[in-house]
Amino acid sequence: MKQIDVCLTPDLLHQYELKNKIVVVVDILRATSCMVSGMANGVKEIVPVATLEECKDLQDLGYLAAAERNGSKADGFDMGNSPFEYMEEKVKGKKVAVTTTNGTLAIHKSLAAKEILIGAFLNLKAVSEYLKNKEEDVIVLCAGWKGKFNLEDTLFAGALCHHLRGVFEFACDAPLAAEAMYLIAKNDMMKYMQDSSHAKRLAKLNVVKDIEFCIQESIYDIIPYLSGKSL
Ligand code: 3SL
Repeated sequence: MKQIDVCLTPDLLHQYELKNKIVVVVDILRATSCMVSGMANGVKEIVPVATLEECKDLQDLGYLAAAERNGSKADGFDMGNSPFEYMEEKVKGKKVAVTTTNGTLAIHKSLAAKEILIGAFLNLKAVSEYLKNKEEDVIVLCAGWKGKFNLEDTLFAGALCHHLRGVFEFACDAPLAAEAMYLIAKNDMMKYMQDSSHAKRLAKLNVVKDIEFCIQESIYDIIPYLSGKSL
């Protein structure tokens, strides 16, 4: 049976073999939720880059440039990292270059994989249906926060594992633990999430509405994937 595994932070990724695997990168708050929202709302292309400098270079080439560090928009860029910005009229049909503290870095750390998919609660069903029909083993990579574990990405990993139970074998205890957390949290995700460190960080920045948006399940049926350098 094919296997699904969960890497709880990018700092543990050296323990995983990515070759021939599908990696689902997740950064619920908020990078991958933004990417899914943007692509579902008419953004033409998204180029995830690891550094502010690379993002600036693409801005100079005419891309809209989205840059976040520590939760806030970085100076000199066109956008920050709110899913609502990715739904504005000014991004429709546009190419967007994006760098974020953890999410875009996690994508770059996954480049050895056979396929890189962008996962979020917003496209949970689409991702799980897609994976059911694939033959490859899957790793869910939680972007975490600066190398540390976080709650929201693990909850998504657990939700995906739960949807794929019976179709994939759980490769170790991380999928089991993530699934157990999701089953505890799923009936009141907001209540469960509000004690998490990043939810508190975002609440201080007055973006609670972003959290409420990002925990909605399966409102979009698209799956952004990396092709060359862009989604
Ligand atoms: O770390 C990241 O990649 C961001 O998604 C963090 S934030 O939600 O924009 O603060």
